[in-house]
Amino acid sequence: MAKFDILDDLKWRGAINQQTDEEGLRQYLAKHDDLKLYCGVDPTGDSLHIGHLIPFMILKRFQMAGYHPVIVIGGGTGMIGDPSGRSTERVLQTKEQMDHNQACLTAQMKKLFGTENFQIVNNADWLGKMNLINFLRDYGKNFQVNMMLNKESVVKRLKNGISFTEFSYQILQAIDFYTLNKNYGVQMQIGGADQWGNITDGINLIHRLSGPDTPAFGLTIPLMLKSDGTKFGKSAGGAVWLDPEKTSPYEFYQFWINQDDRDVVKYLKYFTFLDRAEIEDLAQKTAQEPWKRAAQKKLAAEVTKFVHGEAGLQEAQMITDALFSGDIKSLSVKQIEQGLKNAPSAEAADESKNIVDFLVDTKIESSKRQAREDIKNGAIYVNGDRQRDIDFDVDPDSAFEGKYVIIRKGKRKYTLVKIK
Ligand code: 383
Repeated sequence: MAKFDILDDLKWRGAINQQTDEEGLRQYLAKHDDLKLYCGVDPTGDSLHIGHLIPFMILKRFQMAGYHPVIVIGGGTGMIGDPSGRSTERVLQTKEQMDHNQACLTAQMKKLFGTENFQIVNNADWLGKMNLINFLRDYGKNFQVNMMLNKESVVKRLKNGISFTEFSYQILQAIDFYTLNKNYGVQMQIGGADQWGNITDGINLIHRLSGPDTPAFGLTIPLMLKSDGTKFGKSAGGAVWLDPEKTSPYEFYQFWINQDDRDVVKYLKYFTFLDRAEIEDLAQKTAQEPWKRAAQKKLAAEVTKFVHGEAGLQEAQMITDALFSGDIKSLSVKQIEQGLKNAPSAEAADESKNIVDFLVDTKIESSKRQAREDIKNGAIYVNGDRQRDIDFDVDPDSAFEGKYVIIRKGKRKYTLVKIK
């Protein structure tokens, strides 16, 4: 039986930017069904963000197709800092920071990849043990400084300066690929477009040290662009993280559901495991009945489920539905905090207060006259209940553990009033 053609699938998804040897890789895959491939990440932060998700989801696609993904956590390279894609020198991280970040990233990876047919390695295991003389003799001789100076990551920095430390990074990543090829049987490295130079360095090193016919392939993924020209992966609250403490499942879900019609099909291809028929069907729905937002809903559900599990998705959807319908009484304090994290907020004292005064004190209404008018018109909801009585007293202790009073004005303008 013909194996699922992973390269055709990646092409169709628009997920390939450059390949070092497209034909060679095709031929290799035709003869071998046990390709091992890797992608690295440096522990520069304590969580992955959705910019990391694309290459790691591609590793996952290979895993699902029966190949063997390896993830390198850069305990060694992270001590140095990759200049790729950056215009300024990095501040060195402490060993403690790195250890902490490494533990966090490892836990996240295990959640995404499970434990079977998947391996995490740390390049500090070999880079950390290398001695300087050996480094310069065994590896340094294979790198020409004039070539290293031509690397995009270095060229960009020549004017403002680049330390010898960061300048050397490319050699370290090349040593990784060589080591993984020789000792772990890894034939391929993938990464974002910013990693092209580091990946090709590794292949050159393998070919010099292990022979020019040694199978070694590289593939990069295009930079993610948005149709409106803004940077991909940012929401109102900054970067979109995979760590639920930094970006709650609800916020994460909202990020995806709010994507533009012009981008949504591209994201379905990149960020979901839906097959071609399902995505083409959603593309058609987006073209024919965009107001239903079927593609966005599916995109948000799929990515949230992948990252936060079924329970995370259900919680995100429950909060979304409650805020949309106004039926917020079923939400817990924690869910309220997730759902209204980016909503306007105010503070009030822990005492019962007339609703008109309450709305003016919290600046939800600009005047008592306006407050009375809105209340009479039925535009004001206190903790999910419409209040038409201007003599009503708002009692902070009546809901949400006495921590919050939630005012809704009109259809969906929520204000979270914190009780002092
Ligand atoms: C370290 C050792 C290796 C191979 C790779 C590395 C890390 C690499 C790097 N990657 C980025 C990172 O760590 O800096 N030098 O944040 C990002 N990646 C992936 C992808 C991406 C890249 O983790 O384009 C986005 O996520 O390659 O910027 O042996």
